[in-house]
Parts: sequence; C-alpha cells; structure tokens
Amino acid sequence: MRERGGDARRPGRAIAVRAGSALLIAAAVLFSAACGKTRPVLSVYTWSDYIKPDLVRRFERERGCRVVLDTFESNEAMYAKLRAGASGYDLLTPSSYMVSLMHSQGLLRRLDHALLPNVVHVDPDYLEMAIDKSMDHSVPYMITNTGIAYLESRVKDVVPSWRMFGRADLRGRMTMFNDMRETIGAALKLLGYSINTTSAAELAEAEALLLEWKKNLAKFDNEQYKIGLASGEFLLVHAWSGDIFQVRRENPDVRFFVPEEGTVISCDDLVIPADARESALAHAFIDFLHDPAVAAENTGFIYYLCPNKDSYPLLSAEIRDNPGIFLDPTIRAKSEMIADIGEANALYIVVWDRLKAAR
Ligand code: N2P
Repeated sequence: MRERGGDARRPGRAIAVRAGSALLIAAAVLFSAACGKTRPVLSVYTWSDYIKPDLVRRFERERGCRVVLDTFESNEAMYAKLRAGASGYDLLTPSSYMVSLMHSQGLLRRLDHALLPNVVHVDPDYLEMAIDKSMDHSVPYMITNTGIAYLESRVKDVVPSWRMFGRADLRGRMTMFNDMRETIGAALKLLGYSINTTSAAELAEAEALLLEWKKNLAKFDNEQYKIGLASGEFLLVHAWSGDIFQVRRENPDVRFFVPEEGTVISCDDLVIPADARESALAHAFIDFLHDPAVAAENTGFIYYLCPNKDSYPLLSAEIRDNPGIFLDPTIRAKSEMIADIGEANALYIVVWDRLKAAR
C-alpha cells in the first residue's frame, strides 16, 4: 500500500510516496506486466488518513493485488482533477452531494450487487436519509461530523458555538476548512439558516460574517490543521471528527465539540468511476470494507463511523459513547447533510472566490 500525503510518522504506516498521477499508475501497470508480474493494481483516490493501513495490507494479501492510495483534500479538488482528464482510478470516496453530481454526468459505474454480498449489513436507518437509497452506484463508506477542535490548556472561555471563530484574542491561531460548502455552511448554521440554502440574501449575510472571521484565521486548510493543532501552532480549528480523535491519540490536550447551532454531516461514499480498469477488484474492496468485523476495525482506527449496522455491536465503548461520533440527538436534529443544490452552486462559488481573495 502506498499513500501520498497523510501522516507517515505513524508506526506501521507505509512510507508516503507521491504516486498519484494517472500517468504514473499507467506506467506502473505496464512495467509490472512487462516484468511478467501479474499482480493487479487497485488505484484508490480518497481523503487522507481515511483507512486503517493494516486492512489495506490484509486485502492485498487476500486478493494477491497491490493497492495504491492517492489522496485529495476536498470534493471540489477531486472533481476538478477528474474533469481535467485524470483517469486510472478504480475507486473514489466523494461525499454524497458530489456523488449525485458525478452520477448525473455519467461519471460513475452502476454497481453489480452480485459482487457485493456484504451490503446487506449497511444500516437501513442511514439509507433512509441517503440520496442513493438503493446503492445503485454508491455504497456509504464513512459518516463524518464537522466541529471545532482546540487545545484545552490554551483556549479559555470556550462556548460550544461557531461564534468561536469571531474571537479576536485567537487571531492568527485559528483555521477554517479550505472547503466551500463546509466553511460557508458553518456561517450559515450560526445564522440559523440551512447549509443548503439557495437564498442570495442568506448567502450575503454568511459572506459578511466570514469576512469578519477571516481576519482571525491563519489560513483555510483541510489537512495540515491536524499536525498544527497537535503541535500548538494552531489553538482552535474547524475540524472533521475522526481526524481529531486520531490527533488526540498523540496529544490528549486536544478537545472537540459539535457546535450547539448544529453542523454539517457528510457521508463519503465508495464509487467506481465509469472508466475504471479494475472494476471487479474495486467491487471486492467495497465488499471487504463492509464485512462487519472489518468495518468495526476500520472505525476503531480512523474514528469515523462506517454505517454498517452489524459492525456497531463490535465497536468499543470509547467509540459508541463518543458524542463526536454518535451525535447527541438534539444537535443531530439541527444538523444537515450537504445536498447537491444544482445551479445554485454558482452562488456559493461567487461567495467563496470573493472570500478567498479578500485580505
Ligand atoms: C479525513 C477527511 C474526512 C472527510 N481526513 C470529510 N468528509
């Protein structure tokens, strides 16, 4: 297994190698064929620190294949790369709203359920809220809750609210996501609006708030914030739940809360691009990840929740009782999943571009 990006310092993790470009993957396939090696290569394009490395190695052993992991840091970056012509990936993990956009553009393969016996374990309660309820072209992988993480010994008077990004005393020591829907979503939530609003007036209010918050931020970031918080460079960060529970293994001073105004919940799905070369192997990997014991082991390591109902009884109490993983019902009721809002996406892009350009 190889992963570009992510934390290469963790024991047992393979050395991070940049192996992402379609060209390199194609070259690797040709090279191994030329050498008479027949081990197929499964090329996975996913978020960083998003699978337990031991499980990847187990799958490689069981299937006699190699898994190459390349990482993206936002749905939009992944989509832009594919639209710009990157090919050679066999499996992707975009969030559901991006899955629905990609499906509508014919970019995804219909799944063959005969190759996916383990999808019977997928949580039916989750499927009820899902966009692709019949798992026609996507199988849910992990549910992520967005929140705020901080260093308990360094940040005083914490209130469990998105208002924390307005704290001028933390100026230069906070980060927010470099992710259009997440960051605009945080401001919309504080204002009491839906993260999927298509109202230009509501978005204008969110933009004004974000312009204020931006003055307090060190940067917009989706990956370095983890190490930055662990090391004390940043004191408070916009964060994905599992990332933070991974960081807490290294620094117990790290705390996480889901703001009382509600948050963004996303589900990242396993999908096979239309031009995948190793479709059967990609199906096998999806099926492997939904073996309940594998799903529980994966969740126990990355701290995101795989919505696999038969894995829940196998989870440790640390996971089952963690309100960052299983949200408090009151906060959950105020939270939303990002939806594909069609044409209105253009409104978000305008706000986002202005925010990124503002000083
Ligand atoms: C993991 C990123 C979580 C994905 N590093 C957010 N949907």
